[in-house]
Amino acid sequence: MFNIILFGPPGSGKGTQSEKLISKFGLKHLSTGDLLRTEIAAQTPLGLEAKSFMDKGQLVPDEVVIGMISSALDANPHVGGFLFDGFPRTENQSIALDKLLNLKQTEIGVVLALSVSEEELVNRLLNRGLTSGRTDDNNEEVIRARIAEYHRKTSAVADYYTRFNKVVTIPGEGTVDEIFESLSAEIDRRSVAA
Ligand code: B4P
Repeated sequence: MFNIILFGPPGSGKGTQSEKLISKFGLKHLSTGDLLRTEIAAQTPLGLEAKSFMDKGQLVPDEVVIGMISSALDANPHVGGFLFDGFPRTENQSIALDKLLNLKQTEIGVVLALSVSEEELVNRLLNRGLTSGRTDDNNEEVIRARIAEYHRKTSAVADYYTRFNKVVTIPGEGTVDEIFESLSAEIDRRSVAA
């Protein structure tokens, strides 16, 4: 099993690149953002709680997302590997993920960190907000709050995995195909070495 974390600030291209990577490498895609939006659309109690945080650009509480990921791992026992997109987003989530994977006698193979400037992030998300219908994309104040939350809580995830020598930074500006080539080359290198 070769498991990957696709890491980066909101708007860095995680969702976009995940779609391409899962079909090339046959991975199971686990996006906490998508899982949360499914709960919101179904108006479940979990979704209603999550929405109140997401609409303000804040992270949803750790126990909620860790529980969702734990269920998703259990529901997919026979996959070749997982691509985690938007998870983990705090150091606590990273520790919890390592424990869950340990129980399955596997681990994270590589953390691919997309690097994009703040102005480009804001432009991309405002652009997406024109068509996505996402309430967290159509307001610049909320977008900047999401980026601030990333610096405050989520950049610690890269520090955590750097201790285990697992982080590779990939430039996230350029065409979608160029970035996909860089990510794919790194996965090929790391999965052969694993
Ligand atoms: P997510 O759904 O994870 O969304 P995101 O970070 O905004 O987007 P992503 O990074 O995937 O988007 P992409 O760049 O692909 O999170 C939403 C919210 O859910 C969070 O704010 C939080 O509240 C909550 N949440 C999720 N996971 C959580 C967790 N683990 N813990 C706590 N809370 C959690 O796309 C952006 C745009 O850029 C698109 O329009 C795309 O077309 C464009 N784009 C992509 N690549 C491009 C390129 N190379 N050039 C130009 N444009 C590009």
